[in-house]
Amino acid sequence: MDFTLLKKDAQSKARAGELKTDHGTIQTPIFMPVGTVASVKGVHQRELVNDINPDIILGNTYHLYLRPGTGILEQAGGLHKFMGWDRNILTDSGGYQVYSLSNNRKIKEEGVKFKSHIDGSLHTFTPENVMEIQRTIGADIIMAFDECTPYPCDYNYAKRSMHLTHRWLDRCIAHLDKLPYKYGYSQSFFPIVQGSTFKDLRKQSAEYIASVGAEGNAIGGLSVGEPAEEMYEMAELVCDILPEDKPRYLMGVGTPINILENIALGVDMFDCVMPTRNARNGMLFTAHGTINIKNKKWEADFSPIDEMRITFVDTEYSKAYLRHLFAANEYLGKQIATIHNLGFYLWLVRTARERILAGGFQEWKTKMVQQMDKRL
Ligand code: PRF
Repeated sequence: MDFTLLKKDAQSKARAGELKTDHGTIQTPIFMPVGTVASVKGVHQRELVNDINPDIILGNTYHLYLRPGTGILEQAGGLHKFMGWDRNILTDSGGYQVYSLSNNRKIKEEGVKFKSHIDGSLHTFTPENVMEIQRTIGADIIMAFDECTPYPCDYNYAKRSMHLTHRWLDRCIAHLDKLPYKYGYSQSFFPIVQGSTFKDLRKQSAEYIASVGAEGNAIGGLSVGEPAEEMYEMAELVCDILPEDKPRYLMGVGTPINILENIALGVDMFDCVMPTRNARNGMLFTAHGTINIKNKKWEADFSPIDEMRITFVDTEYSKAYLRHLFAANEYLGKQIATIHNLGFYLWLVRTARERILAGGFQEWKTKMVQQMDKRL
């Protein structure tokens, strides 16, 4: 993997770059649509390419391990082939899903014992087997096995947990060294900074993560319920420590406003279920604020879904039609809303990139943040 920093913004810490892997070039800043179970929910791969056009999507180790399982993925020749996606994929390690989805998990030095949310069966994730699973899934970027601390979290728990994440990181790296690539292309490994909302822990964790010299670095444990200002403070502190010449990935963030604010602090990569999940609940993101399309006020509004006309659904269909689809609980409503939201998120990061490259990012960001902070 090869990361080139093309431009640093003069008024903020925003950066524009280019990340090259064996599955193509990722232009940063980037938003990665979430495709948890080998599917970006409601969006066909062809629509994803033609209408949304992301350079990379995200998959989840936790889900793919439980179903279809590594046996099937290996027989398929890896996740790209299995799902018919030849662009980049990043897999999260399960270090978050195991805490948020599985009931009855037990964290020990060795790893995490958990119960499947699908059938209640018992499993163990260790730094070692999670590296093996991610080799078999075959994503271009794979993540360290970490513990995402809950919020709020007391200092001593956060500290112990951070050290556990660091020891697990050492084990991930030692084991990966012994595991060759499976499908003829390379994989890059990103470690994850933790430390909850404690400045000294975040600093210590960022320094430790930077010291392992990985090809890219991630920031975890944020956007878990803390106030946005605390998230920004932690992201800035960590970005200032992580190496400048490597991509920085803020995991599970966030709203369009969160994304612009964190780009301004030096983050290059994002993922979040928000555009897809909220779309399925009838919430649309636009440059002028959010829309609840189920609201009666749209019943006879025949204007386009979004005057900005970023994706074809915005021009093809009216708000009244989309509202009707939600009222009738039609699948198509969720599909249209998902294409709209992902199209908007990708437009947002692409425009941020253009503004960083051409100048004027900070001014545009301030205007956008104000504009988007509304309910229409
Ligand atoms: N760790 C991992 N995945 C994550 C997170 C984390 O802390 C978060 C936190 N927002 C989202 N996804 N492995």
